[in-house]
Amino acid sequence: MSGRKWLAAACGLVTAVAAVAVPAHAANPIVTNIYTADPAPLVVGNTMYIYAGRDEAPTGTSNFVMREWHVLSSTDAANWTQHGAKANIATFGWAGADAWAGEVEPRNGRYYWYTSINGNGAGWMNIGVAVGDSPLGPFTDAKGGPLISDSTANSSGLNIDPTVFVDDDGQAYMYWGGYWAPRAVRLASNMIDTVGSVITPQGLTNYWEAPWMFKRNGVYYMMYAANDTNGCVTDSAYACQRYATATNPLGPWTHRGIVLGRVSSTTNHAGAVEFNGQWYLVYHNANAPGGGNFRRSVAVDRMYFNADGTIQQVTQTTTGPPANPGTPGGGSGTNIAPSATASTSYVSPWENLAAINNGGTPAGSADRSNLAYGNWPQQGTQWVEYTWPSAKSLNKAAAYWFDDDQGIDLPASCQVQYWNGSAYVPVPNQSGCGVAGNTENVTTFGTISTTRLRLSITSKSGLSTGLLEWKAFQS
Ligand code: FUB
Repeated sequence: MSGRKWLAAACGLVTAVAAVAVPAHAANPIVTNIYTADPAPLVVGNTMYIYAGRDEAPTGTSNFVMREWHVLSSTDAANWTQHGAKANIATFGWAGADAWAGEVEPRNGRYYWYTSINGNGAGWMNIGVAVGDSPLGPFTDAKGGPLISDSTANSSGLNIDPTVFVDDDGQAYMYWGGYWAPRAVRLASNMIDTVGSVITPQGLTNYWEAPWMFKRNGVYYMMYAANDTNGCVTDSAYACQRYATATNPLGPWTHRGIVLGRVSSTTNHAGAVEFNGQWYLVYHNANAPGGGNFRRSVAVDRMYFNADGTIQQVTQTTTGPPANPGTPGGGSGTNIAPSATASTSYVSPWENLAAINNGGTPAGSADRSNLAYGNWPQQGTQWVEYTWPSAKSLNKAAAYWFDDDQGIDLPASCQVQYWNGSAYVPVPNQSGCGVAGNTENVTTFGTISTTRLRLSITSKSGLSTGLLEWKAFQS
């Protein structure tokens, strides 16, 4: 199924593609002017990004020609903008070929791009890691050498397809591996070193390659490509996406079923993400004009969970999902923050708490034209809160962070909480609390009824935090 070493000689010249944003159409595949593969979705604020490889194999060849990783983005999961190549083989000075599957994981305001890449050392594929300060980079090699290589003890038979997950307690994990050999390891908080030994996860039935890890309602999920003929595919040259769940991030895993059946390309590589209250499966196929097993294209479709947490098999469409812009900028729901009384653990005397619910529309994180809330010189965890005189039904919040490039910076992390009558607790099923600058960071959650909604904000070390606007949406 996978390409071979022939590529090393073919990749002498690698040039970055101009970073011009090109709007793409709303249909599957989502991009047809180039071939794209191995998609990894990431939601930051009100934007879904897809990080994907580029297939450049000429028609009729039967090996991968992959030299670049591209970025696409959308604010409605239907209409996509191409941002061009944001990393390529030359990003890693120690590597020489095969820009295979990658995934971006954010941490502390930085974006770590884990990639499959052919190093120039012994063996074949390695895991590299690049880093950037925004979802669009620029990205540079974060380590100067492979994070995982064929010389790593107990590494996979093919060191490809990293998926990285940071748990609520801050511990990061990386899974990867091909040739029926999944592997897992803890990552250090710097995101570029491994901690402890590489383990062989148990229970990923019929695993072949392409793991994708996420957490929902306290349950860990692992999707992966399988190529067995026991209900997955009838021809083992193809693959499906199976999934397993666990109560511990390192397993053991319990196989649960198939998320995505056979696609039109032999390889089957997918990622799942929640965006504006809807889950999406991002995958690839061979459906673009002139497409094939080595000329693949990224597609997006909706994914649904059953009440017991199992996943329904995804229906592949040619139309793609309907536009889902979420509440900010469209859709239903009303921002009722302006009707609330705001309070906070601390506001600097020269800043203004009224900023957060005065209905301002910031032009950027440094725009204080509609006032700014800041808590300098406090560090660590602070909070802001809305109180209404009667209970409100809420299911979404959106934070626009203040960053004065001095003592106030984007937070390290945040959490949306509510008063449940006796304590402040995290809102249920929150989609993640974004800390990106220059954008509205939307958090969706299961509907709650409360008189008090709180945003708990944890600063980066040595810095304070602030907000320009914090919206709370009635369901
Ligand atoms: O695109 C190259 C390889 O094909 C990926 O690393 C695998 O997951 C498969 O999609």
